[in-house]
Amino acid sequence: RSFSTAARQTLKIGLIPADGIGKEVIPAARAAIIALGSDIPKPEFIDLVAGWECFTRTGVALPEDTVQILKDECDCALFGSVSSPSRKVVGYSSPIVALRKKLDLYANIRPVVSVAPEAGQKPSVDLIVVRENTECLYVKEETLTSGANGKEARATRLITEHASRRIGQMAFELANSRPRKHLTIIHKSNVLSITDGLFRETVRAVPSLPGIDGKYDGVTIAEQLVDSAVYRLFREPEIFDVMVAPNLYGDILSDAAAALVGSLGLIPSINAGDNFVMGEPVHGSAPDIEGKGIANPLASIRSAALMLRHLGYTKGADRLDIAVDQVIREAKFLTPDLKGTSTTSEVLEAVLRKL
Ligand code: GGG
Repeated sequence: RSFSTAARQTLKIGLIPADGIGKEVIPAARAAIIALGSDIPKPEFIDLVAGWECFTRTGVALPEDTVQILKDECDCALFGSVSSPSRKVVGYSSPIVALRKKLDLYANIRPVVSVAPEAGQKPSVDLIVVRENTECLYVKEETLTSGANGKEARATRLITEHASRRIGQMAFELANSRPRKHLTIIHKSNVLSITDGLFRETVRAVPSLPGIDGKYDGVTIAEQLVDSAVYRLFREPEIFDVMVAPNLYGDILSDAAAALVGSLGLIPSINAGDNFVMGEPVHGSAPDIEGKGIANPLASIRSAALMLRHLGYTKGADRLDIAVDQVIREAKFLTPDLKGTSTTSEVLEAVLRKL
C-alpha cells in the first residue's frame, strides 16, 4: 500500500528524535536521506518535539503544535525513541502511543530480516510482524482500587471488529505481495476467547469481505497461540512469513524476533495509516548508552527506507537497504550491539560511502 507520489517536488519530513538515543540516530537517518539526491523529491526537514524530556521541560509530552504540523505540513515523519517512566506521573502520557492514535497510524509494520553472508542469497530469517497499533491494552485505561485483600489494579483490553478488520486487510495485502504469501494470525483465544476470539475471527474473515473477490486466494492462513508462536519463532523462524497480532503481542513478538538477527539496533518499523506514514526504529531510548555516541543508526536508516518504500520511492529505499546490508556484511564498521567498536558517526559514514 502506498500513497500517490505523483508530481511531488519536495518531500516534507517531520523529525521527532524525542528521547535518549533517538537524538543520535534520527540525525543519521536524515543524513542518509539527503545522500539519496535526485532519487527522491528534495527532502525538507521540519524539527519537532515530543517525549519525556519535552514533558520535564514544558509540562507537555506531545505538544499540539507537533501534531498539527505533522497533519498540515508533513508528507511523512521519522520518530526516534521515548523513555516514559515506568511509574505513574500525573499529567504525563506516552507521546508515541498518543501520536499513533491522533494520526490514526493503525498498523505498525516491523520487518525482521537477516543479512545473508553473500548478496543475493536467501536470508535465514525473513518475516514481518504486523502489529495493531491503536488498541488492545494500549488504550491505557487502568484503575487502582482497594479490595478486601489489598490493592486491585485493572486494565481494559479493547479489541474491536473495525481495528481488527483493517489490520487484517493490511496483513493480507502484505502477505499477498510476498513470494511465500503466508499469513499467521497470532492470538490467545484459548484463554481470551472473547477479545482474541474477535481478533482471530475478524482477520480470518478478511478474504470473504465484499470487494475482495478472490484477491487473497493465494494466501495461506495459519494460526498460532502467542506463547507457542514465541517458541516456534526461536526454533524454526523460517516457518513464518507475515504475522499479524494485537498490539501487545505484536510489540513483544517483534522485539523477540530481533534476537534472531543479531540486534534490536537493526530492526526498523513504520507506523502506517491510510493518509500518513511515520518511520520509527523498534529499539527504545537506551538510557545506558545515551550520549556515548555508540547507538546503532541502522534501524533508523532502515526505517527511513521503509517509509520511502511505503510512499512509493522504491529506488531510494532500495539504495538505503542495499547500503545498510553491505555495511553489515562487510562487518568493518559496526556498533557495540553487533560486537563492533565503531561509533554512530563511523557507521553512518560507512553507509554514506556505500550510497
Ligand atoms: N522507538 C521505539 C520506542 O521508543 N520504544 C520504547 C517505547 O515505545 N516506549 C513507550 C514509551 O516510552 O512511552
